[in-house]
Amino acid sequence: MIKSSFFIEKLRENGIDCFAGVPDSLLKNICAYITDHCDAEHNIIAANEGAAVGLAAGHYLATGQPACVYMQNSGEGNIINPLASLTDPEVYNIPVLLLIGWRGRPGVHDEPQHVKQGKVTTGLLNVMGINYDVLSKEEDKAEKQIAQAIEALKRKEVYALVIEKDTFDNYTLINNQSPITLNLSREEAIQTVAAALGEKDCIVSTTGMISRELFEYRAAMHQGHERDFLTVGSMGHASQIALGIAMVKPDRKVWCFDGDGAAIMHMGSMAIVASKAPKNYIHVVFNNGAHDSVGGQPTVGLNIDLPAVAKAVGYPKTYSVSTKEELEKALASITQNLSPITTSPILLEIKVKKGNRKDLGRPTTTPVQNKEALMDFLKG
Ligand SMILES: Cc1ncc(C[n+]2csc(CCOP(=O)(O)OP(=O)(O)O)c2C)c(N)n1
Repeated sequence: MIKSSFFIEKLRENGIDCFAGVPDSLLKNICAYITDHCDAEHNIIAANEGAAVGLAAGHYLATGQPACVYMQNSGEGNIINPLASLTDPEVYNIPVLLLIGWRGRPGVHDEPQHVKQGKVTTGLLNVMGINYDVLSKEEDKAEKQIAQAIEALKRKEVYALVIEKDTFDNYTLINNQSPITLNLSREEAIQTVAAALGEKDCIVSTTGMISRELFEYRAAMHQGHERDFLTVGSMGHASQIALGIAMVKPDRKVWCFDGDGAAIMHMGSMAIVASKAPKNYIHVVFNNGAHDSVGGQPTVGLNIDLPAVAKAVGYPKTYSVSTKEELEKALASITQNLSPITTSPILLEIKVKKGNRKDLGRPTTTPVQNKEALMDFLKG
C-alpha cells in the first residue's frame, strides 16, 4: 500500500498543493489525510464533483498551477459537463489531476449501485479523451506514474489516476470534531421520524447510511420495506424523486430523508420543491455536518442556516431540532399540520451527531424489488 503522506508530498513537490472534491469511502484514508494536512484555502470539500472541477479551473486561472480533484467514480457523471465544456482542449484547455476511487471494479464484489459505474469508469475517461493510469499499490511504481501524470499536466491535459480498493495505507481523521456538541444519533432520529409516519405515507431516503439505518429499522419492527424508496445511488437527487411522487400522489404524505451532504450537493433542487408547493411534502435533513457514510469529512452543513435557506427559496414552514424531545414536539406539530394539510412543503432539520453502529447491515432486497414493492404500495 502507498502512504497518503508519500502521495501528497510527491504532488506538492511538483507544484500541486490545491485539492478540491467530494470524499469517497475508497479514498477515505487519503481524503482524511488531505483534510488534516491542508488548510481551508488548499482543500475545498465541494458541493459536488462538477463544482470541484470549477474550483480547480479557477485555481489554475489564478496561479497557473493545476489542482487535484478527488472523488468517487459515482461523481464522474457530475464532472462530464465541465470536462467537455470548460477544461477540454477545444474550449479552455485547462489541466486538472483527477483522483477517482474505483468502486464496482469488474471482478470485485460491490453494492448494486456501483456495478454499472464500475464497468464504465475507464470507458467514460476514454470517451472524454482523458488519459489515465490505475495507480500502483507499490510506492516505486506509483512514483513513476505520478511523474507521468505531471508530464501530462505540463502539456495542459486533464489526467486521471484511478484508485483501486486498499491502495492507500490506513489513516484516521484527526480533525474529526463537530463545530457543535450533539447528542442525538442519526439512527435514533430516523427511528423517531419513521415511527411518526401514517400508514399511507412514503419515504424517499438518501444515499449512504440513512437508507441502511431505515432499512434496518423496518426489519427490526417486522415491517415490510414497501413504503421506502432507498436511493442507494444518485446522491443528491432524493428530494426530486420525492417531489416526483408527491406531485402525482397528493393524497399521500411524502417524506424525503436527506443528508446534509446530499442536500448541499444539489441544493438548487430545494428551490424547485418550494416552487411546486406540494401540500404533502416533508423534507427531513439529518444534519451531522459531515459526509459520515464515507469517513466523516466535514460539510458546511452545521455552519449554514439550512432552515433560512429553505425559507428563502419558499418553504413556508421550517423546524430545526437537536434533541429527541424537540424532535417529538416538531413531529407532533407537523403531523397535526398535515391533517388537514395547511402549510407545506416543510423542512425539518435534525442536527445529529456523527457515527454509526458498527454492525450496521445493508439492504437485503435488490433495488428492483424495492422499486416494485413501492410502486405496488403507491397504487393502493
Ligand atoms: C455523486 C456521488 N458522489 C459521492 C458519493 C459517495 N458518497 C456516498 S454517501 C456520501 C456522504 C453522504 O453524506 P450526507 O448526505 O451528509 O449523509 P451522511 O452520510 O452524513 O449521513 C458520499 C460522499 C456518491 N455516492 N455519489
